[in-house]
Order: sequence, then structure tokens, then C-alpha cells
Amino acid sequence: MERTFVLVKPGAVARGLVGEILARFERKGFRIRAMKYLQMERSLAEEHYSEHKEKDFFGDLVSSITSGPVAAFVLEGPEAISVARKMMGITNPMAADPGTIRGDYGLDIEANIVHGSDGPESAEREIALYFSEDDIV
Ligand code: 3AN
Repeated sequence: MERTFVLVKPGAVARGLVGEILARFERKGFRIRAMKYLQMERSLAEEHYSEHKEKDFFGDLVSSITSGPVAAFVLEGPEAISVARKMMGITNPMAADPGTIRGDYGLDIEANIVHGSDGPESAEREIALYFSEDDIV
């Protein structure tokens, strides 16, 4: 079994899509190991997206992810990281396939509905950024 970190971004939270998005993962068979609703501090956003700090969209990305509450999850299942990424679709929602979360719910690359860990190291790092050991059930 593998764990991954999934975050429903502020734009999707504001549109009332948390339940619908979580339902897709639950129906697929993922187990929820932890969940949290929070307003991200700027420092947490900068840490989360530190790999992008040299990119010209970094400032906008941090502003966007801190613009309202987010819903964060640890999901568990076989090959959870790659399966969840596949369900999300590619980064650009305009190009993401219909049937994927990004393909079905958005048009804006900066507010692309969800974030999901892209590998085992980032999953471990991101889970630890948002959750303590005690939060994982
Ligand atoms: P993914 O979330 O698919 O792993 P990353 O890690 O390349 O994609 O990008 C992280 C976040 O940065 C994306 N979810 C998106 O919100 C934003 N982003 C990526 N590329 C761009 C871009 N060219 N312009 C604006 N925002 C971007």
C-alpha cells in the first residue's frame, strides 16, 4: 500500500467541489487516512511549492493557494501516487482529458482544482508538512 497527499485548492473549495472530488477518490477505492480543512499561511505555501520558487508564476501560485481555505487529505491505496495523479489529469486543465478531475472542473492553470504528490519523496514530505503522525488514522 502507498500513501499520497491530495489538496483541494481554494477555487474548488469556494465552488463547493470538495465532496465531489473526495467522492471520486473514495469510489475508486482509496482509504482516507487523514483529512484537514485549513487556511494556508504564506510560509506553508512557500514551503509546499519550494521547488517552483525560481519560476515566474511562483508569486501568483502562492497568492492563489493562500486565497482561501483548502482541504487536505492523505489517501492510501495500491500505487496511490500514480493512480491519484492519473485521476487528476495533467497540469493544464485546458489540455487535461475529460473524465479527469482537472479535465472536468477547470480551465485555469493556476487554479487547477487539485494538487497531488508526484512521487514517493514528495508524498512523504507533503504529508509531513500538513499532518503529524497522530493525525494519520
Ligand atoms: P502538478 O500540480 O501537476 O504537479 P506542477 O508541480 O508543475 O504541476 O505545478 C504546480 C502548480 O503550479 C500547478 N498545480 C499549477 O497551479 C501551477 N503551475 C504550473 N505550471 C504553471 C504555469 N505555466 N503557469 C501558471 N501556473 C502554473
